Amino acid sequence: MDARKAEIVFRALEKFRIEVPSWGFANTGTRFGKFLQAAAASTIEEKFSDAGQVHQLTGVCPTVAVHVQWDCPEGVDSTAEIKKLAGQYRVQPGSINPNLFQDQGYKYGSFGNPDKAIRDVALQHTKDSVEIARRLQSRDISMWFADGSNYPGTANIRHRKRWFEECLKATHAELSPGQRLLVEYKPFEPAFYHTDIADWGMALLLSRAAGPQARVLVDTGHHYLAQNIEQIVAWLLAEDMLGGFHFNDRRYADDDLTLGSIDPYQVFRIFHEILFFEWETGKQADIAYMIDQSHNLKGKIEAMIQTVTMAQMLFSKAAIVDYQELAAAQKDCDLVRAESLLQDAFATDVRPAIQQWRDSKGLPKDPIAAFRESGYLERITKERAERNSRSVTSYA
Ligand code: LRH
Ligand code: MN
Repeated sequence: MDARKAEIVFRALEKFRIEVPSWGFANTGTRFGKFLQAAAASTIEEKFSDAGQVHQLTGVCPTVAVHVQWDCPEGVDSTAEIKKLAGQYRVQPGSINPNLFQDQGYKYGSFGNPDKAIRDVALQHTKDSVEIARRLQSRDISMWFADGSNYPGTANIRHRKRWFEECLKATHAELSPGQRLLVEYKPFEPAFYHTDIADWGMALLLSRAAGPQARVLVDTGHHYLAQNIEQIVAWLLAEDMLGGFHFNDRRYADDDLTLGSIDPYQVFRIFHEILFFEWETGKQADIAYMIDQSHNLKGKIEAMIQTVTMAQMLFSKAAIVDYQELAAAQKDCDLVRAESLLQDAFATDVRPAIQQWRDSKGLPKDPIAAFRESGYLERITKERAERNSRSVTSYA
C-alpha cells in the first residue's frame, strides 16, 4: 500500500470509535436456550471490567452501552456506582437503552398499548432513563420497541402511531440541550404480524414528530435480506436524520452474529456511503457507531475484540476509495470504473497500516493474541464459574 493510502488509513483510525454493548458480555441465547459460559459477565462491574479490557487492547471503544433494566437495578440510583466503575475500568457509560419489552405489563405494547396506564408506566421508565443519561453525561437515549401484534385486526395501527407520537414527544421534552433520542426500527420479532416501528420511514417520521433532537438508529440486522441498507443510510444522511448504528451480521434475520462474519462487503458499502457524503459535503456526519450482538457460542470478549478490529479494517478500506475519481466516473456513467474503485479499495490489505497505527499508539499489533496471553480470561473464569454454573438455561 502506498504511503498516501497509509496516511489516509491513519487519519481514519484516529477518528473511528465504536461503542460496545454491556449485554454482549453476558450469557445470552435464543428462545431455544442458552449455553452458559463460565467467564460470562452478569454484574455491571463485570461488564465494565470486560469492556475495559476490549478498550485497553484496541484503543477505540471508550464507551459501553447500558441497558437500564439489566444494568441499573436501582434505576436512577445506580448512576453513582456506574460513575465509580467508569473511573476504575476507564470506559465511560455510553448510550442509555430503556427496556420497554421485558415486563409482563408490555404484553400488548408499551408506547403503543391501548391501556393509557401502561403507556404512562412506559413513559415514566423512559423519563427515568433520560435522567440516568443526564447523571452519567451520556448523550444518547437509544430506544427500541418490541411493540406490535401477531394477528390481523387485533391492533388499531393508526391509534398506536398517534400514541407513539405523543409518548416520543413527551420523552423529547425531557431531553437536555445536548442529548439525543435515537429511534430504532425493526421489521418483525417478537411481533410477527405488524411491528409499530417497522422500517426507516416510520422511524424517521416519528423522530421528526418527536422533535429536533431525535434521529434514526439503523440496526443492520433489522432489514429484510433484499433491502439495500446503504441506500437507506444515504437517504438518512441526505435528510440529516442518521443518528447511529447497531452493527452485527446475519445470514437470515436478526441473527446478531459478529460484524463482517457473513457479509463484510455490506458494512464496507455502509461506511463508503458515509465517508463519500463527508468528502462531498465537507460535513462530519454525527453518527454513533455501536455494536449490538449476542455471542451465544463464541467467547464473548474475543468475539467483541474480533468485531472491533473487523470494523476498523472495513472503515479503513472504505476510507481509501478515491472519491475524486469516483465522482468523475459517476458523472461519466463509467460503471466499470466506478465499481472498480470500490472493489479495489475493498481488496486492499490495510492490516499492515492498522498494525503500524496500533504500534504508534502503544497498542498490541494483534489484540486477540494479546488478550489470550493476558491471563484475563483464566482469572475471570475462576472468579465467575461457580456463580454462572447456577444460572438457568431452559426455554420453557
Ligand atoms: C432488538 C435490539 C435492540 C436491543 C436489543 C438487545 O432486537 O436490537 O437494540 O435493545 O436488541
Ligand atoms: Mn439493536
